[in-house]
Amino acid sequence: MSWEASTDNDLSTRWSSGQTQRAGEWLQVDLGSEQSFDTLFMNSGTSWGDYARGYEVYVSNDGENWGEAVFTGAGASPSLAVSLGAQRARFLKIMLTAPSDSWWSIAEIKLARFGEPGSQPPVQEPGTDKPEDLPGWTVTASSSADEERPSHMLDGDIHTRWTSGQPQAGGEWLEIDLGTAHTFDTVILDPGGSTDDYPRSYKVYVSEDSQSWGDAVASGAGEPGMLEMTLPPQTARYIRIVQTGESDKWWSVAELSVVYYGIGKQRQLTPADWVISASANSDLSQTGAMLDGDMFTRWTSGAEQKGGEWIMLDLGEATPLDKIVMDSGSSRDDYARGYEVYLSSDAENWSGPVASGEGKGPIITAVFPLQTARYVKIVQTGEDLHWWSISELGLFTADNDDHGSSDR
Ligand SMILES: [Ca+2]
Ligand SMILES: [Ca+2]
Repeated sequence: MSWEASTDNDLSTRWSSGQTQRAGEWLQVDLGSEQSFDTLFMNSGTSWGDYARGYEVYVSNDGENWGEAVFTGAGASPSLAVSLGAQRARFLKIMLTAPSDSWWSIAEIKLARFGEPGSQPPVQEPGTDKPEDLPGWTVTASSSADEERPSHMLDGDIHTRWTSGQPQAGGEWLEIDLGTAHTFDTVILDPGGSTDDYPRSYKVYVSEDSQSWGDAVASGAGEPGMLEMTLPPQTARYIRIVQTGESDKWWSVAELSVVYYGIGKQRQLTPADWVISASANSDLSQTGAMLDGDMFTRWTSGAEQKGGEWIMLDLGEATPLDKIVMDSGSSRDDYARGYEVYLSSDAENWSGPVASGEGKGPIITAVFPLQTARYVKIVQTGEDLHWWSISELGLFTADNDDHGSSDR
């Protein structure tokens, strides 16, 4: 299988074993030269069931000496993302270790390098953190009001907050000490119920020693509600967020997270001529509420979540994207209990889910390696007595513009 043919981004062409899966069957890829990578993606495309059931992954520099498997696992979906650890090699071999009644097909295979070699995995998952799990972080601030102290940003409780206790004048700061150096590309400030207490504008700095900070690695304007500040991937121990705007509101944060999504700095796509449809209440006057920029208008399924409900976007043209945010706004309990994201160039042939997971709160963030698609389908896969409602749907793409790092 040649590397070029397998990465043509066309999910309708595929390699197939042409026989039911047997242990010992293998697929080898020659990258042409030594490459650094840490993640393998295999996608069965429209041949849904033809994913590898049990498999091992080997790497080699000469195509002859393979050593021990760098990964052993079992596939459970048509879209497999495999963490290999930091590797540098020219050849890759995938070997089946289990039989199956299905063929083995791969529509697309990709390698990616997300982390710095030897870096840590995500330091903290948003929404899933428990105080006892926090790995020795501390946060300090330029000021606090009474009992609303900085540690409230890390206590896992959305109802406790830190606040600056004074109108925003510019120059207020938060400093996070992660204990040791970590790799991250997103800092999330959740104001909880204090939705107007967001930083009017901000700059983000990182440091190894909390002494030398260099230029800002990101800057931007705040927005009401939760603020995700995305950065080019950083490896550092200290993070400083400086509020640079002015407002008669205080600056308050109920929960703070530092996350490594592996997709770097992001830019939100503007819903120009997008058309959005849905499995229920599909009229554009209803679905359009997901894209109108108003947190107080929403689309809702109008029925208990049963699994199989969907919404579909037509972006009008092929568009690179790597992150989707579903925000249920004030319908806090109406989040999808489970979700899968599918992409297509023609609304007929769909990728296997590029992202899937469980919803755990009113804001669901789905990330995946950058892909180009015109159509996006999100399927609700859970069951719950609540309806499925979305106030705002955001699509994001990699932002390679370097503005924000030039000035301090
Ligand atoms: Ca809190
Ligand atoms: Ca809305």
